[in-house]
Amino acid sequence: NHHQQRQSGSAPEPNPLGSQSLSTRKELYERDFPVYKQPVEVGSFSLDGERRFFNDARQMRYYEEPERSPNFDLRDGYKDRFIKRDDSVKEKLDHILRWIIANRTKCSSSATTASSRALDADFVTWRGHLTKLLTTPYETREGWLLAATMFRGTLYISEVETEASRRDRENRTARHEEMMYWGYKFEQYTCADEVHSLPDPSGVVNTNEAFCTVVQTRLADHRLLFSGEVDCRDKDPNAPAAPACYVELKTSAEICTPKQRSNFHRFKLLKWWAQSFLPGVPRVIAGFRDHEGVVVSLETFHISKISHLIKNEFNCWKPTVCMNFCCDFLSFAKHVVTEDNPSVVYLFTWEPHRDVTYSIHRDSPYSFLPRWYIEEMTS
Ligand code: 0WD
Ligand code: CA
Repeated sequence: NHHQQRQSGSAPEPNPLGSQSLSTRKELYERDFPVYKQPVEVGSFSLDGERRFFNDARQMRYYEEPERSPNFDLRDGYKDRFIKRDDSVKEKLDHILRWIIANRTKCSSSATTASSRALDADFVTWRGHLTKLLTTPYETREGWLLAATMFRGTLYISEVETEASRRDRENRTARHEEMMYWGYKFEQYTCADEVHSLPDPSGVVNTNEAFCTVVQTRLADHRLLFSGEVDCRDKDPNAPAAPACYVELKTSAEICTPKQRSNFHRFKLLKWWAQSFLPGVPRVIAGFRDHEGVVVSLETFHISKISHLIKNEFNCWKPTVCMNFCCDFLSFAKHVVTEDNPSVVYLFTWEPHRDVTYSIHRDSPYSFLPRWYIEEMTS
């Protein structure tokens, strides 16, 4: 179990302070596993079918184990029972910021309002942005842009869509568009709205709806506050407290050959592990589907067992490399971001096979902390 209190290694810093860039070479991050405190859920929120924010768990769903071997048709309801979120709308950190305002007492530092630090966290971000950091040393295809702003002592990190990812989004094939629906349809087959009700596959799939957990944890000396979308929870009332009762649902192509198994271990399990390890979600339930979008089998992956599962894979990814790189990126960001000013953005840029670099932008379109948040937190 990697959620432990262990001392970090004493290997030399791969990127001495003062450096203008950060290497992503995996060899540099093969040190002892850093301290990663067990994440604690400090709250949750919901987004409804129209993407409206609610400071409660109304969108929480309950996992229902299928009675027999599944035969879920993931194409059912596409497109006549599908309401798709508009993914050209960039919400940045807005929902998290709304949650912070609604729960200020839960996240204020003990040193009252006189302190220049408004929050009890060094970093505020989405879990998905941290997942991208964790997988960076192994990523060979997609780069990223992360905007960072320091406001009252806390670093806010929000993703900026890259040109390449915008092009991909605008040029998706019809097949790809449909396959993006399959994951949500799988959730509908396996999740119930109420603890004593059953899933209703005859309903509409609306991807505006979301239930998000907000967790607090610490990676080495970085205190983190982040939110992530959670698919559902164990319906057993005796299940452990959140986030340990949460279940992540995934779909994946059926594995038929050793090559497919190896790719699944090397690439997909890395993403699944990183995403769920961060908020302390203990298991992923995968629906394996054929090319026609029919789920033919289910398999549970325990996050704490994934690193053992992959050990037989040649040249495979290592959790310690992921966590040490993330940790060093956060140190690098703390070192670079010096001006406490919501209208200044430090834009961190990474492309595969390159180092992480940054540029500074004052009063630019990259600024992402909304005026309503700044005003609320200054008063
Ligand atoms: O505006 C943006 N650039 C982003 C907004 C980028 C990433 C996330 N978000 C927001 C949205 O408000 C969303 O509700 O984040 C929420 C999800 O955050 P997360 O948990 O940090 O994201 P991630 O771990 O990447 O994805 C979790 C799930 C995905 O499930 P799968 O099983 O496919 O990993 O959230 C969904 C998706 O179902 N999802 C999104 N939902 C709305 N907007 C987005 C997105 N941009 N990305 C993934
Ligand atoms: Ca999912």
